[in-house]
Amino acid sequence: MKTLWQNCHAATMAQGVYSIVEDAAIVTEGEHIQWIGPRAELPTGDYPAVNDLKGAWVTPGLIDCHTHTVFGGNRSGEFEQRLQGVSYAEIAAAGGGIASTVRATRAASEDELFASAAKRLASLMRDGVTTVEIKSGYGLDLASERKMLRVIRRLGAELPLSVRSTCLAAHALPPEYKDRADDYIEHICTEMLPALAAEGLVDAVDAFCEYLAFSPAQVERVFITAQRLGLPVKLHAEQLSSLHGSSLAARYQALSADHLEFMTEDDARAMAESGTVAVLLPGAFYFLRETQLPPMEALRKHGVKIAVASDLNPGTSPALSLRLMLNMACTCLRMTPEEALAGATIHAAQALGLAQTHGSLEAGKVADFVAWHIERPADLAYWLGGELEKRVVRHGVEID
Ligand code: DI6
Ligand code: FE
Repeated sequence: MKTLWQNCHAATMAQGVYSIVEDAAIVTEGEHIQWIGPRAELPTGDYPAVNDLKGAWVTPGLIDCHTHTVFGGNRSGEFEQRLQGVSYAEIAAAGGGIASTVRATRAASEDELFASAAKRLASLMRDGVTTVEIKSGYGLDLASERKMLRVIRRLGAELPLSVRSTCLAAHALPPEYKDRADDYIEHICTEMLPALAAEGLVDAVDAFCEYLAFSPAQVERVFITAQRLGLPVKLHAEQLSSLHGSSLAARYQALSADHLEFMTEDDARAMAESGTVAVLLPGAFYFLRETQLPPMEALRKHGVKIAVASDLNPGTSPALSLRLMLNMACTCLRMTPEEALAGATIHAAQALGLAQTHGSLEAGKVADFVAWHIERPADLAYWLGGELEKRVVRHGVEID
C-alpha cells in the first residue's frame, strides 16, 4: 500500500550531498521510499493513506555510527578524579579506565546489560536516531565478548531501531594477558573472531590503535583476520597520538577511521583514496578537554567524507544526545550545520557500509525519516539537547 507524506520540506542528502526540496512530497510503499520530490511533480495516482506533516522539515533518520552503548557500571568517579587533574592515561595506568568497565561488564548478566543499554538507546531515539552502531570491547574474553554481542543483537531485534554490531575485542589488554599483548592479539585472531563471526554476531571489526592500547602492527594482524573472515574493518585512530592508524585503516579499505585529532594530511589523502569515512567524535573531544582539533581543512581539501557520532561510552563520552554532538561538531570542531547533518545521516550510513540503503531520502531507500517541527535544518545543530517536537517513521511506519 502506498502512503503519501506531504506538506513538508525535505533535506534529502541525495547523492551524498546536502540538498533541499521545498514543499516536498514523499511516497512510501512498504518499508521503502517509492518517490520523493517537489509536491508539484507528484505522480498522479491513488494514495489510500495521506499524512499531513504540517510544514515540518523532513530529514533522513539520524544514524549514530560509533557507540559503546552496552556496558556495566559507570565512571562518574573517574570524571571527578579527572576534574582534580588526573589524566585519562594516568587513570588507565592505575587499573581504572576501560579496565574498570571490563570488570563491571564481565560481572553483569545479559539481562542487566540489555536493560541499561535499552535506556540509553531510548535517549538516542528521542533525538530521531533510527540506526545505531554498537561495539563490544568491554568483555575482552570470548564468553564476555559473546555476551555483549548477543545483547547488541537482541537490542536490534527488540527495539524499533536498526543496530549494527562491531567486535572491538582489541580495545584494551585484559588483565589475564598483562604484558602479553601479542598473545592476546593471537587469541583474538585464532579463537575469538572466528568463533564470534561464525555465530553471526559480527557486522564489522574495530580496534583501538594507540600507545596505551595496540600498535599498528598488532592492529594489522586483526585486520588480516577480519579480511579472511569477510568482515569490513574500522579503527579508533589518532585519538591521543599520531601512529598513522588511519593510513593503515585506509590500506585495508576500512569503512571508517574514528577520532582522528592527531591525524596528518598524508593520512587524510590515504583515507580519501580508499573512501574511508572520517568519524569525528566531539563528545570525547569535549569530555577529555582535548585541545588538538582534527584537521578539518585537510579532510575537506582531500574530499574525505566526514561523519559525526556520539561515541557513547562510560569513560570518555557519556553522551546521550546525537543532536548535542551535532552542536559540538559545529562549536568545538568548526563544522557547519550542513556538514554536521550530513555527518549524522548519509556519511554515517557510509561509515557502516549502509549507504546503498540508508542515510538519504531517495527512491528505493529504506523509509527511515524524521519530520521535525523546526524552522530550518540548522535548528538540529542549534538547540543544546532538550527534546524537539517531531514524528519518526521507520521502515515506512510511524513510531514514537
Ligand atoms: N576510545 C574512546 O574514546 C573509548 N574507547 C576508545 O577506544 C573510551 C572507552 C572508555 O574509556 O571506556
Ligand atoms: Fe569509541
